[in-house]
Amino acid sequence: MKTFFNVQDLGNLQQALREAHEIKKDRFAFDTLGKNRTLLMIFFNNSLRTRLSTQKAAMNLGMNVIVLDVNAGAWKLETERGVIMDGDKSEHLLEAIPVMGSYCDLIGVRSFAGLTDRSYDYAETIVQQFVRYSGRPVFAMETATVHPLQAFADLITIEEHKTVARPKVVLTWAPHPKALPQAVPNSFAEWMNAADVDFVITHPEGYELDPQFVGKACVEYDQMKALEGADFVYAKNWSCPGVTRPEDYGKVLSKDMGWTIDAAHMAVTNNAHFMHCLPVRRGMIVTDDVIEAPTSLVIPEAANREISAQVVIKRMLESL
Ligand code: AN0
Ligand code: CP
Repeated sequence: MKTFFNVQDLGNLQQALREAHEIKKDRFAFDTLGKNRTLLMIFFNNSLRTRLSTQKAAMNLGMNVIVLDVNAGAWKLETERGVIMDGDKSEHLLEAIPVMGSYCDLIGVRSFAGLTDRSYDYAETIVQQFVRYSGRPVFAMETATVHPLQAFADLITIEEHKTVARPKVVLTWAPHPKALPQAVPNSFAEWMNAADVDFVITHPEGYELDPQFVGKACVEYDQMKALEGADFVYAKNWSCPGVTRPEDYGKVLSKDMGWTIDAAHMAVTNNAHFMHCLPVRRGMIVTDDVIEAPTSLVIPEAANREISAQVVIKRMLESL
């Protein structure tokens, strides 16, 4: 595997899930595969889970790991071509990328959305430059529009906890004080469409996700109706994707606290498991009692980030 951005990059999804299951049974079974190989993790934004779980996965495979926080100690990077660099940016990404590639065998990139220019974000301009100029396999650690390591971990978690062959999974928008990217809901939707689940998306009007990710999902604007009989409730905030009104791209259109997942919302479900990728704001996205309930899966899904990362890194090592 040379890139990991979308569910298709894994090939057969059932096979990938079996591989994840095997790795979870013995995560040190391939601890020499990465000997003398180096993973470079590049962060343009903050992270707790991705940073720790991806490093741990690489260490399980015997790799060396270098982490670069671009905003903490590196030169400020210019990302646009054709500009006169007379401002505060000392180095261009087009030199920095091949230099970084020369020190490693695999690259993980966290790049986040700017949330001002929809076409720039959805073209994945920054990570595509890594793919093109690094000469190394590149995987997403959350990019402008996708977070596949999270969605893969979420699917592993659903597989582990489902009690019916085809569970009902509901992705629900929930309020947040700041504008957040669509990467998590985009990838979650993409992966649920590829999985054997009954998938429903609910959000206020104006928050329609890009059709390429919505796929064949049922979109229901009445949140309570959407949640009825759900086996898994996956809450997440996202800013306006700009699908219906491009001028609203990246904006916070609603802070309606009626969408916060509380006991009354969970009461209409089939004793659903609560899920969220974390970090989560209590009182905004979800109430304390729901996230602390025994049915909450927020900790197991975060733990499965180590497993999803290990499948991806293992496959990339095998393709070197
Ligand atoms: C980020 C987001 O919504 O994309 C990271 C989630 C994994 N969340 C925040 O910035 C709070
Ligand atoms: N879920 C997730 O990716 O968390 P971090 O932003 O802390 O890495």
